[in-house]
Amino acid sequence: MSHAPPTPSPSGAPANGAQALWHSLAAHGVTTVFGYPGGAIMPVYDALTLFPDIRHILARHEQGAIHAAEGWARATGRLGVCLATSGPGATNLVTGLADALMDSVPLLAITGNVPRSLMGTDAFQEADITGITLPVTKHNYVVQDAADLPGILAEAIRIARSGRPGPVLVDIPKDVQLAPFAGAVTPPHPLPPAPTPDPARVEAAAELLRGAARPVLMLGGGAQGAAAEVTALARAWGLPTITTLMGLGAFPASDPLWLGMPGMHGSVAANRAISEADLIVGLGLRFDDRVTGRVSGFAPHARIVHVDLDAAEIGKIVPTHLPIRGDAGQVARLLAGRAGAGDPPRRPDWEARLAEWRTRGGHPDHWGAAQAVRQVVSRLGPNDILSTDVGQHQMLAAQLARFQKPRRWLTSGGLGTMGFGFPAAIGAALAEPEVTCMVVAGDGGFQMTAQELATLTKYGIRNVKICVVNNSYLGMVRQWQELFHERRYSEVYLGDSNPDFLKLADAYGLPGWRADNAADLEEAISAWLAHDGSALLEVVVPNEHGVFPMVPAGAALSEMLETDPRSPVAGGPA
Ligand SMILES: Cc1ncc(C[n+]2csc(CCOP(=O)(O)OP(=O)(O)O)c2C)c(N)n1
Ligand SMILES: [Mg+2]
Repeated sequence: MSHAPPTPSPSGAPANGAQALWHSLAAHGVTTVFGYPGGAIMPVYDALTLFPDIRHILARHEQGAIHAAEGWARATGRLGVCLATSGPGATNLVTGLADALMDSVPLLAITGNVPRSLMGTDAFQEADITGITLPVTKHNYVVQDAADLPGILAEAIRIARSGRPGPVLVDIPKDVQLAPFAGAVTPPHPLPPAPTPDPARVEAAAELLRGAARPVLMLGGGAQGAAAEVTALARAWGLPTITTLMGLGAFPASDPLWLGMPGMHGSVAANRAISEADLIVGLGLRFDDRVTGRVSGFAPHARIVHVDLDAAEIGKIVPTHLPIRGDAGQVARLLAGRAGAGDPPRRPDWEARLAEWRTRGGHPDHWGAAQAVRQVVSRLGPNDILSTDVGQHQMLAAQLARFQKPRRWLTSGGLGTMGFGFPAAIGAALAEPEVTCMVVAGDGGFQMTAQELATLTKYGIRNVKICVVNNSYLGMVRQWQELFHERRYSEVYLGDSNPDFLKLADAYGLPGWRADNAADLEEAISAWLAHDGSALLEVVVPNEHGVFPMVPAGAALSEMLETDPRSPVAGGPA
């Protein structure tokens, strides 16, 4: 049986639910969607042929599609959109939804489902995707009536984008996609304004700042959209500033006030500063356990001012002296305005201690993963994007890259999703075709989504530069086994079975370079970056290197191991 081609109504208005979906997305400014078709979403894909202005990127796995949508959203701050069919297509989105929820990424996921008459019968490719994704979405819907579709989409997009952003899933049964549609598209809902910060609390925070001898500013992912304001705040009050893994780039790394990243693999300066501070002002962060270390030992001398849009985050982990519910940028502007005119206050004793801590920590002075990652990321320009996968290479990149601007650092922070880095870079590369999007991935994680090499080829994407740091191991797990399981290396060796990464790239039409020492790497990086198009660089490194500094799980930040106990270390900041 063949289907007639989709026909819009003579007025150009949507004729069925599927067409209403695309009309609505277009009306909301959606230009690019990432997806993968299947039986239960065929009417939507059929209707797509009527919308030449919407670009659909066919991934090779739904996880690739959703991480690409995340990369798009993380780099631009705009909504990412992905599509999948019912059952296995929809369940393949689950990891990406959880990832986006943890890292507050505005995302819309559209899934097809079996016709309503079959729902609940274990029909072919039926999955209760709203049930499955309830805990990993900000909200989700099953559309029961095509007439509701535009209103649901407008609401879903508002929820995804407003307040603390997050993923929203809209599940559309096949019969609803096919149902005649007679209504109109709902225009975008205005985003509700952020809650007005309580002026008395802002004044109280300014008072704490005036009295602080050892203040620290901590910025999280919520500050990515407020880089100018938080930078002005830090400079107005002369605040030593720490950016979490999610906050990297919200404050320029070149500023002498920057102390680096806190937490498990944070800098000595950041972790010591937190441990000795008498005041911490935290903006747009959630005091994740990887940031705090043992909570009872976190910032034992500090009063904590916590600014967040999400009231549920305030006081959730660390006792908060002064909670302020509000937008990071707005509160930063108000607080900066309360600093005295003229030069920021100086705190010579505190500055001297910070200066000493900055000289501590560091990486081995010989060839290894740290040196390799340093060589690679030091080639990034101020506007370039760096996307990482998860593991040792990720922490090294976070320690060693120097971001001057927000939204140039894409990493799976909260969920720690291996397989994230490469497809996220594809999404960013499509959003910003003029910008180099570098991926630093491990030999393990790259293989979780390496099939997306085909997506680069299919769409002629020229600005993704993939670096696989090949240590032949699931390095981060190996490091924990080494330190905490008496070197019982259990199921972490990949070296006997890794592919030839250059041949793998070649199979998809991408050129590749390989290096296994510093001098060759320098040349290989130049050729890899100079190549006019996407390309792969494999860096072969010895496997015995660990990532330090390190706060062992369960330890306080002040108990950090500053350097690898077994390796000589070069001086200089971590
Ligand atoms: C999907 C997923 N599975 C398992 C893990 C646990 N895990 C964290 S880091 C890591 C090792 C990563 O190895 P590789 O990609 O080679 O990076 P390396 O640490 O060697 O730099 C593993 C298995 C994870 N984070 N995500
Ligand atoms: Mg590895």
